[in-house]
Amino acid sequence: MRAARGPSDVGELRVDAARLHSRLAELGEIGSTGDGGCARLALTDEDRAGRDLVVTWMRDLGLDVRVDGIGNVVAVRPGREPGPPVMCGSHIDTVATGGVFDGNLGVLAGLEVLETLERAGRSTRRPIAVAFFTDEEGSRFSPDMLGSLVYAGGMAAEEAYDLVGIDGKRLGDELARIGYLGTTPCPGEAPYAYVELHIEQGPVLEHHGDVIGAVTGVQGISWQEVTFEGQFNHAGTTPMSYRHDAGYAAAAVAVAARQIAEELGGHQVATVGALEVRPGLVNVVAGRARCTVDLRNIDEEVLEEAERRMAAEIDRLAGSEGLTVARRGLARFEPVAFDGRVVDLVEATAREHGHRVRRLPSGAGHDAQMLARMCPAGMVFVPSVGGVSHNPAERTLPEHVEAGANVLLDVLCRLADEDPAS
Ligand code: HGY
Ligand code: MN
Ligand code: MN
Repeated sequence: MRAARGPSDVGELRVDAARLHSRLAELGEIGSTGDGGCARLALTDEDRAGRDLVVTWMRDLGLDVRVDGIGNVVAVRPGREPGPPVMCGSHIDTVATGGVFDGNLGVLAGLEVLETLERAGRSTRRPIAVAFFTDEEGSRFSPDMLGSLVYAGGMAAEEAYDLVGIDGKRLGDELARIGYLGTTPCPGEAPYAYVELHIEQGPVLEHHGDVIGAVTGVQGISWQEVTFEGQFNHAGTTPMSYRHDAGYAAAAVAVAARQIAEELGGHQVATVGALEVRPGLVNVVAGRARCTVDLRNIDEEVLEEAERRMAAEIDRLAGSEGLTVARRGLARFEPVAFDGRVVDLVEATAREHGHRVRRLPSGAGHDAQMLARMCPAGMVFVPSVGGVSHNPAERTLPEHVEAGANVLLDVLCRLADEDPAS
């Protein structure tokens, strides 16, 4: 695939940054947590409201808006020629402590690119589409990147419908309830290429003074839920040697996660994000405890070693404390490398725009890793202030938002206009 400047050279064409910031703020008000962040867990009423707002903007722009069987929304601007679109996008569902940029930036910048082209009367050879995918976060319904996984054919929609959320709700029922059980078939049409603009959510770009990240790939991810069953007992009368304390074991898993990450070093990260003990009372030995374990690494072999060490520690804790243990896999995706020529195009375009650019892997999961199963895919990162994300304080400087959106504009148009692969 060669990146050529076609008849619709965007040249000096630039996005309307004020319009983009205004939409980021307006979407961020939906599910606002009052502290600068927003909470729109997948398929909740807040998610529906966010979806409705973005779909309205898409329809107002005259895009052909389609909703598929897992609630993914794809909006297409026609090209001069028919054929698979160059696709951009991301997600608009958030975590409970979400910021206003995670996912939303990629969707709204993609919409902004199409509005900029439309207002400039600029055509492209191929169609360009902007999409938002269902349940990218995976916080309510795991695995994460669920909608794009189904779009790419990695899971049947019918299987996804039966997933049960952390609140006991069935995914298919929630999708229908919010009115986004669409009719466009899954898997979706393979795009010509896919490029996602996203905040880095980490400290690397800011630390090095870079403005654009040419993302090389996404690290592997392993999520599981661990439930220990012990014996409820009296906190005062039960000698330590008599206890079967599930709460102690779950807390020890959190300590073990940190130790395993420190022992393996490098890119290894480990998180116990959820930890619940029952009955959760000061004077009762916890007879039941549930925790989640999130392990990630860009190296699949090291990630598997981390999984082995965690499994061994869980078994040891259950044995020594006299507990039963149940494990449930929540997500498992191997590391993904993005298409080298898309990475090159992002890097070259950023340089042409005069920005310091760095190649780096993504620590977070993204829809792009699923689209990479069906077409050449890549990502454009912009810096996160303080490297903070999944936090109401999540922030990207306005000039970096604008820089990322303009690089996205140029990359999308070059892909949309390049000569057919020879
Ligand atoms: O967990 C993740 O990497 C992403 O936020 N879904
Ligand atoms: Mn995201
Ligand atoms: Mn996220």
